[in-house]
Amino acid sequence: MAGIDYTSLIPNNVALHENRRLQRALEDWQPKFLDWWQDMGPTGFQAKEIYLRTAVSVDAKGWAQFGYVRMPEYRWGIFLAEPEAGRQVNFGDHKGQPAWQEVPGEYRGTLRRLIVTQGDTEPASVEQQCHLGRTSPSLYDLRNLFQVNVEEGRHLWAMVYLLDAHFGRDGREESEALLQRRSGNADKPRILGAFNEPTPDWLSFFMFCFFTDRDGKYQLASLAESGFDPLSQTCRFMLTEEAHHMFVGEAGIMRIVQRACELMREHKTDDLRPHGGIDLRLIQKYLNFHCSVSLDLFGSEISTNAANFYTTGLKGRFEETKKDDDHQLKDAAYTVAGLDGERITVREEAALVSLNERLRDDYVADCARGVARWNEVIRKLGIDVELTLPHRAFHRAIGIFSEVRVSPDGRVISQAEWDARHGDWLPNEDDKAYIQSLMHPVTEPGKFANWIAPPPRGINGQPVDFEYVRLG
Ligand code: BYC
Repeated sequence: MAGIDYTSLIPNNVALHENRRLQRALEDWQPKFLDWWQDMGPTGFQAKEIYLRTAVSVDAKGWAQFGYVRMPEYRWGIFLAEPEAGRQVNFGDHKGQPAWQEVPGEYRGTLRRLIVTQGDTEPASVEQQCHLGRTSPSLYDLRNLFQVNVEEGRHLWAMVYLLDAHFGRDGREESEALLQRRSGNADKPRILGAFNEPTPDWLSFFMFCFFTDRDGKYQLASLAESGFDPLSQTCRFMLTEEAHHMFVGEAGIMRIVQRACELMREHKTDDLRPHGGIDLRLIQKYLNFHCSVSLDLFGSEISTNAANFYTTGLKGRFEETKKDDDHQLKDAAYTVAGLDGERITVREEAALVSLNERLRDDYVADCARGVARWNEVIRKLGIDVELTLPHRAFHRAIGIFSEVRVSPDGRVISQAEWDARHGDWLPNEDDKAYIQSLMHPVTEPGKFANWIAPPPRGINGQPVDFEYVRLG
């Protein structure tokens, strides 16, 4: 099971050749995917050779192989984690029943919607990032961008497999629609808010990988608990790829922070614009933006959808099986942030309808650990500044806090104060123009743009000055 069949048109470890109907559906979709990739994938680099990793098996040891690949020739395919013998539905009303290998008829619509929502984010992120190759700060970063992009493409394949294999004609229609919507397009937007925001520069890209891909980690981990076993197996393998995306984000911001501190020390100022750096205040503004739009991705604090996903066994909690409770939560309570007039409060709510907020809590704690690692770099370089996560009520468009204006430190404020100050908290036009002014490609192996430090080591044991992309 672990080995991947690379001899067939669509690489897979699901014995695709044994299911001719599914094979035909996917072979019909494949050229449409490739057309989409050519139109909406990385602009200007389709013919270049990139040093990429490709999955060769899905077991823990050595699933990746590294080598030069042109992106349209990347072997996208269907990879599921190893099945768990005797797996059960581990939560909700069906707890203790054998995990489903087929979609339970009564949950078909709900499950399809969850899979489509997940699938929609994957091509959306490729679309958001398609212009970044032109301004990469180094070949090393350029390669990482493309690695992320091809893996998001593969994550789309993962969801299309589930739709085509388990949802008949509706599934095939949804698979087509995943290639029709466009990030940021007013007429046919992507489903979730953050995936319609532009990613115009590399600071935004690294923030996106840190904050938005981390939502991916928490959502995929919750779907990996699903009683629908094919979804669980798919998401478990996707999570192994997701880890690299978050590494790209965390390490990228860390290197920008490091460079900011170095320039501050060298020039004895925290205004780095005359020196071509990105100062910590500006990094904080981008952090505030990307954190807040990613917090929206968890949905409303109180959600009957979330309760239904759980009760029906379709979407669990983060690390569901490690939790020590009844895994049904009918009588349980959970503390949820809320609003009492002008005051932000906390109150006890039924645990089932609070599951979005609970997942958001897990996510915020994880984000805070990453921010602490950035602060450690700042501290070690002797600078007395700390980056912080904005309050969860800040700049929200989904949920209870979308009704009020809140400062990053969690004060409910008037519209007038918001209008006067939001440019201090979020990137303003001047900030965006400055960041754009820094975006020039650096394409000599081993060289890095002035605003970012080199990484401590290269990819797969290669040196930092390795030719990660052959621009030839
Ligand atoms: N934008 O009951 P509520 C990733 C809608 S990222 C727009 O609070 P629910 C990746 C909602 O659909 C992970 N609309 O929400 C990262 C609902 O609509 P209806 C992606 C939104 O359903 C980087 C209504 O508002 N995966 O993988 O409990 C690169 C009421 O909502 C938003 C998933 O999200 C929004 N932000 O939860 C590449 C997992 N939020 O029913 C990839 C699958 C809510 O009134 N999705 N709405 O028409 C889910 O689990 C759920 O759909 C959500 C929303 C958690 C997103």
